[in-house]
Amino acid sequence: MRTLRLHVLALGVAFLASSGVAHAGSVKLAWDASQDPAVFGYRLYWGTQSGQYTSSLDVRTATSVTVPNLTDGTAYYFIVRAYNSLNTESAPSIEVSRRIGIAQAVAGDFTGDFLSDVGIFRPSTGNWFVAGMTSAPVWGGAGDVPVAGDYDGDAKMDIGVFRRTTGKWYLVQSRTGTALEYTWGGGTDRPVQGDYDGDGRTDVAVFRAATGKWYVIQSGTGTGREYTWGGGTDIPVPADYDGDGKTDVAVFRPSNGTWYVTKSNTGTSLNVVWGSGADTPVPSDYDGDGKTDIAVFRPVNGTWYIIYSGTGTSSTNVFGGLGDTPVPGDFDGDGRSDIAVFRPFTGTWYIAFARGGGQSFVFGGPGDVPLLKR
Ligand SMILES: [Ca+2]
Ligand SMILES: [Ca+2]
Ligand SMILES: [Ca+2]
Ligand SMILES: [Ca+2]
Repeated sequence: MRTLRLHVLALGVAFLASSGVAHAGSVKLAWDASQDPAVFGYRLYWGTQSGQYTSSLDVRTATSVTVPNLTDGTAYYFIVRAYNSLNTESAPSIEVSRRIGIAQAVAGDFTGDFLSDVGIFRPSTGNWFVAGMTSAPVWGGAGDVPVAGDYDGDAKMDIGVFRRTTGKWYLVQSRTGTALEYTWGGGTDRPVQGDYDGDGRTDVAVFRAATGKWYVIQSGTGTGREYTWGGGTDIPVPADYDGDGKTDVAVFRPSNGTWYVTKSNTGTSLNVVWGSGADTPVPSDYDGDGKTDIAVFRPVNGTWYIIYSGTGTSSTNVFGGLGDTPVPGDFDGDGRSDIAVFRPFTGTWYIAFARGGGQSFVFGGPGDVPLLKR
């Protein structure tokens, strides 16, 4: 189980983190101890709306705490502040959020250890190769689009494919090993599976660019839900930008480099100009606050441009280049997405950890589809 983390810098900003699994009615939070000798203790604040903290807890000198008596199915937002002997408080940490009582699978984690796994789908044979998985199941084949997700809500990714020609979704539930089939969308529809209703299970969904329609099967009720958002050449980029545990409907418009995001927690929208037409959108939670960060990878100069949701600051990182497939994921399990690329020609994965350092290794090759591909 992972923990929400907070960095405390003197009586300055802290960095909070929560556990990968929010157990019924509670969540565990932890932060780095401040090195400032003036720090006397820490006070945790939380509430059910971003930026509005209605509860607090003085944890004295502890640097982790389990917050009980929270409501399952509700998203909570947390900050921590340090205080000195005069009870003067520091600036807040970055805010982290978590929907309580819902297991949230880490993207690309098929084994359930809350680390993204290196994995590929090989269309020519239909094999799924995932590091750490003892078998390489055959599921789907040429022409199928891999649509891994946690459809059964056990915090492990399930393998699955979407077959455009028939509109069929063929899924294998990791919990039971049994297959699940849907007929939903087809033709040029793009699969946009995500947890739109926030019940911890991935919902089958497609985006129809010609009409700008999103068609979602809500796993919680089994009923359909429709959204109209974007269209044309827009690239769908559904993710949880507001950190309430529900996937937000969103598109990146290459023609004007604008991200159009609907926030599920408030129903409001957000327009952010970030990137350009030749960029690949790579939204992911790079700062580990529970909110997806807007980011693009620019192949021509191998640069990643990221806006961190926790601080609103941005970064540029040169990593990878033309021909590489960006595959961000949390490969070391610290709660933050790592910058990474898959180089098809050599089958090499290159990872730059958010904590520093890196790793590269060969897994897969030309023609393989990395499962963390955006
Ligand atoms: Ca699963
Ligand atoms: Ca769901
Ligand atoms: Ca959301
Ligand atoms: Ca974030």
